[in-house]
Amino acid sequence: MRLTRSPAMLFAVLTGLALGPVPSGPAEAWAAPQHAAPEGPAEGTPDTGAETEAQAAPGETGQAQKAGPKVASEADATADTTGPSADAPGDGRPSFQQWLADVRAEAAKRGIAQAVVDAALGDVQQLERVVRRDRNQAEFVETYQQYLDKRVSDWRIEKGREMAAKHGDLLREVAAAYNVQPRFIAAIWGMETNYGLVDPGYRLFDAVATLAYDPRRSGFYRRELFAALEILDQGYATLDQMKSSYGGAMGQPQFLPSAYLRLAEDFDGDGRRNIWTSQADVFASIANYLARSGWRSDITWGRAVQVPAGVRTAAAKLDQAPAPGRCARYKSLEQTLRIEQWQQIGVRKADGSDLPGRNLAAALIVDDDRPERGWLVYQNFCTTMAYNAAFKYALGVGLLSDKLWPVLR
Ligand SMILES: [Ca+2]
Repeated sequence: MRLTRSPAMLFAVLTGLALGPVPSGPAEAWAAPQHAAPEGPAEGTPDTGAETEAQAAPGETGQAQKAGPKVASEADATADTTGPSADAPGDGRPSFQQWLADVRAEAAKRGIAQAVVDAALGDVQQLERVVRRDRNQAEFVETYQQYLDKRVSDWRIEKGREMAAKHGDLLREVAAAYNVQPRFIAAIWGMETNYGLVDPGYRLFDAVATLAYDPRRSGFYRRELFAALEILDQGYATLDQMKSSYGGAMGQPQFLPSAYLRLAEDFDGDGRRNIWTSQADVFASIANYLARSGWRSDITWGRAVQVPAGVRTAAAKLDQAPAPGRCARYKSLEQTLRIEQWQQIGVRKADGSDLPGRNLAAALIVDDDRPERGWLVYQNFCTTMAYNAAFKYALGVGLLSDKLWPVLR
């Protein structure tokens, strides 16, 4: 439907970028708040004004599922190649080369062209660095404050407003088509690749094969490996385009290969789902991901709040509200109450004023090092975690989206 723009992705590895899908991982713990609490989508939030429905439910701790943000520069991504070792790991598993031979055999059975398999896996490298990164995801080692200070940085807010202004018409057009507020599309774009400015530094097959061989999430990444081969086999992308984060996330929206196959969109109508250089396809793919995960455009994500002492005890005595949407998956969200119930037990907006009167279900996330602060989160917060199952990530997207509201309502 719209024209394609081709902002070439620059090879700029900026600080604090967030790349990388990160499947797994124990998801979040409760923790940190952000900085300036008050602003949030407060009051007249973009969406429909006040929050509208959302209930948050307890769910597990959340496993990171898809693309997770990550930090750090991918600059020297290939610096430490372990190299295909001929030796077996000594724990009964086959060597990387033996394992690779099995992958090749399965690829042949799946009908993937031999030339494609050779091109993708012929010189694939097992990267020790990828495994190290996989075990040290930012979402798990930083407090909320540390994470949010880096991810919702002044640079990212300012750049986001600039990019939102530049691509405003297209963002609004895509937003209307998928029923997702435009500021959330831009916020995810910013969190994932700094608005398309960061070029992932790994060769996707190196990263994905390394994680598929590594025992921690071998099943998950083996499926991603075959999805990646399918993308190449179908001609959806070239091998050169298939660069990724250490976790195998591709393109401006940082889609894992399987997510690309399921959810990428061709919004500019050229017949290709180009999440690398078509801004229309990038925005539509992000919007489609959210829409297909249960996004509600009539509510916002949540808001920063003041938290009174003893709030959990007080909340436990009230009738719980059902967890909305995907929120039931995240048990660490604990109690879900209606907004008026949170008001009743003393939770207030970050500026100390009363909570909105909207009848929505919400869960409370308490800051990890400042328990007098936290966030009430609604259904869309949990939907954001379909993209990256980490509370911190979802808070970052929500808070950044609030900052973009002035230029993207
Ligand atoms: Ca296209």
